[in-house]
Amino acid sequence: MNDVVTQSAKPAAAAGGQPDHPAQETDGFQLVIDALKLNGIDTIFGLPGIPITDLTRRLQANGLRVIAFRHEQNAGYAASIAGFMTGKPGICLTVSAPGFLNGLTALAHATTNCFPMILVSGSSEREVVDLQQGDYEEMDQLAIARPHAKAAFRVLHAEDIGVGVARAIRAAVSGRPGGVYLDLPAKLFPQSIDAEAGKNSLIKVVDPAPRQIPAADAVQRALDLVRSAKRPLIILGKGAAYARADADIRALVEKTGIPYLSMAMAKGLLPDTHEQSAAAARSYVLPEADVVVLIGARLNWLLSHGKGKTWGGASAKAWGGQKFVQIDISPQEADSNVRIDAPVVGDIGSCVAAMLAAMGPSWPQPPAEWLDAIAERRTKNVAKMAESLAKDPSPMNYHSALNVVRDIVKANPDAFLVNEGANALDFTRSIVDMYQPRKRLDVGTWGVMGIGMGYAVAAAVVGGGQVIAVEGDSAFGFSGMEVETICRYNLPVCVVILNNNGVYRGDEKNPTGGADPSPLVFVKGARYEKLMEAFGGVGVLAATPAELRAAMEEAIRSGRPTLINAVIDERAGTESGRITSLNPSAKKKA
Ligand code: FYN
Ligand code: ADP
Repeated sequence: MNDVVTQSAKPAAAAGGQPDHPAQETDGFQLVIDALKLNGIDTIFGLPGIPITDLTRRLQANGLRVIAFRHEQNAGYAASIAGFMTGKPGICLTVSAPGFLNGLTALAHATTNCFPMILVSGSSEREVVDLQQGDYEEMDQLAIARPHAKAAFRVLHAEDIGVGVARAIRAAVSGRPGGVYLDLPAKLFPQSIDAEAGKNSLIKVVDPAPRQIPAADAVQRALDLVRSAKRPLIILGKGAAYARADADIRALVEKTGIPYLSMAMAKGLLPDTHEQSAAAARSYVLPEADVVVLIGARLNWLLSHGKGKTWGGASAKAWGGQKFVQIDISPQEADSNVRIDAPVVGDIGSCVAAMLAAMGPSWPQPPAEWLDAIAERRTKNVAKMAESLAKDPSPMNYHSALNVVRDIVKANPDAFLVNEGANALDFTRSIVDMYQPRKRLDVGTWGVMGIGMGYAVAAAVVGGGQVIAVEGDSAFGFSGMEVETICRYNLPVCVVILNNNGVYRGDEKNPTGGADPSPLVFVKGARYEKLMEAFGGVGVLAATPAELRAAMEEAIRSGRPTLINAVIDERAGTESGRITSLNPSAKKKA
C-alpha cells in the first residue's frame, strides 16, 4: 500500500501558524495502539500479514501481548472466549479479505453467544472497493460483517481512531455483549497527525458496561410468581456465569431452596455436586416444573424452545403449561419462544441483588414432594451412570476414559476445561463435574466444532492457569495445527483426544464396497500425539485408563504442552451424540 498522508491529517500547526518547534507527530499505527492500551487492552489474538504486519510488531514493541495463530478463525475463537472470561472485549486482528472472512465465523460465534469481542481487520481503500477496481484482497468487509456483528465501524482518518476504538469497546460490552467489527483501511495506518492532537483524540471509555437496574415492580412480580410455585426450577445460563455475580446467584439459589439446572457453560456457578442440582434429573424437572426461573439463559433449541419434547428421548414428557420468570439484560429476549410471565430486565448482578433484598430474611422452601421426586430420579440416574463408569472395557469407551478426566478435574478445580465434539462433548458434560464458574468453555449456543485450540490458548494466556482440552477426534481436526501455537508459547495445555477413529464412530463402511472409506471415518489408529511431539511438546498414546490418568497427572505436574491420544473403541458413540434427533433421517424414523 502507498503511504499517503491525506490533507485532513496534516499536523494542525502546519495548516495555520508556524509551529514554535517542529511538531511532534504520531501516526495511525500508534494511535490504534494507544487507544487500545488506554482502555486496558493488553492482549491481541491474530495473524500478521498485509496490511497489519507492522501493527503486530509495534503492538508487541509497545508492551501488548500479541498471540500469533496459524489460522484467523482460531485467533477469533480465542478472542471471543477471552471476552467471556474477562468481561473485556477480546481482540482479534486479521489481514484483509480472506483473513477477515476467516475471523468472521468467530465474530458471528461471539455475537450468537453474547461474548464481547472486537474483530479488527485491515482493509482495502474505500474509493477502490466502492468502484470495484480490483484491489489486492478487495472486499467490502464492513458490509459483509454487519449482519454477523452487534455493531460495525470503519475509521478513515487518524484523528477518528480514538472514537472508533471507544465505540467498538462500548458496543462489545454494554447491554447484551457481542461481537463488533472495526474496519481499518491500509491508508489509515501511515497517516500522521500532531502528537498532541492525537493524544487529545483518544477516549478512555467511562463505565463501558453500565449496570442496568431492574424495576422494583418487575422484581416483585417475579418473586410473587416464585412464591406461588409448587414445583419451581431455576435454570442458570452462560449469561449468569458471565455476569460475575457468583455469590449472589448462589445465595438466591440456596435461600429459595429451589432445584436448579446449569446450562453447559454455567456449570460450576454452583458446584455440580451441590445438593440442589437437578442435572441428573433433567428430563424430569423440565416438563414437571410449574414455574421456571431463567437466569441468563435463553429458551432456544438447547431448552427445546420452552415447549414440546425435551431431549430425554421418547419417554420424556413435553413441556407444557409452565410459567416463566426471565432475568435478562435484553428486554427483547422475553416472549422469544413462549410467553414470559415475569420478565426482569437488567444486568443479572443488579437483578439478583434486588431479588435478594426484596425477599426479606426468609423464604418458603419448595414442597418436600417436589424435592423428593427429583431426588428419586437423581438417585436412579446417578446409579445408572455409576454402573457405566465402573466398567473397564478394552478398548476404552467414553465412560471409562471420562471417569479419569472426572477425577483429574475434581483434583484440579482451578483448571479450565475446554470441550468440543459430539459424543466427546455430551458425555463430558454429564460425566465431568465442574466446581468453579467460567471454567467450562465449550461449543456454546451454536454447537460450533473448531473452538478447541483457540479456546485452549486463550484460557492459558488470559486465564493464566492449567487447561485441559477434551476433544473429539473430529473436532480436534478443525484447529489441530494450533498445537504449534501452544508449543511456541509453551502453554500449560493438556489436550485429550477421545479417538474413536471417526466423526461419530469409526466403524462405518462405504456401502458400495468401493475403495473410498466412509465419509464418516478417519485413518484408523491415527497417531495424533506425534503432532505435539513434532513441535517439542509431549505426546502420549493412552490405551488404558491407567495410562490416561498417568499422562494427565504428569501434564499437570509439568505444565508442559501435552497431547494425549486416548484410544476409544471405534464402535462407541452415536451419531451427533445426544442430539441425533436433529438429523433429518432420525426425524423421518421418529
Ligand atoms: C446429567 N445426567 C446425569 C448427570 N448429569 N446422570 C447422572 N449423573 C450426572 N451427573 C443425565 C441427565 O439427567 C440426562 O438424563 C442425561 O444425563 C443428559 O443430560 P445432559 O447432557 O445434561 O442434557 P441433555 O438432555 O443432553 O440436554 C440437551 C442439550 C444437550 C441439547 C441441552 O444435549 C446439549 O447441550 N447438547 C449440545 C450439542 C452440541 O452443541 N453438539 C455440538 C455439535 S454436534 P435424562 O434426565 O434421563 O434425560 C456435532 O455433531
Ligand atoms: P445458555 O446457552 O447458557 O442458556 P444463552 O447464551 O442462551 O445461555 O443466554 C445468555 C443470556 O444471558 C442472553 O439472553 C443474554 O442476553 C444474557 N446475558 C448475558 N450477559 C448478561 C448480564 N450481564 N446480565 C443479564 N443478562 C445477560
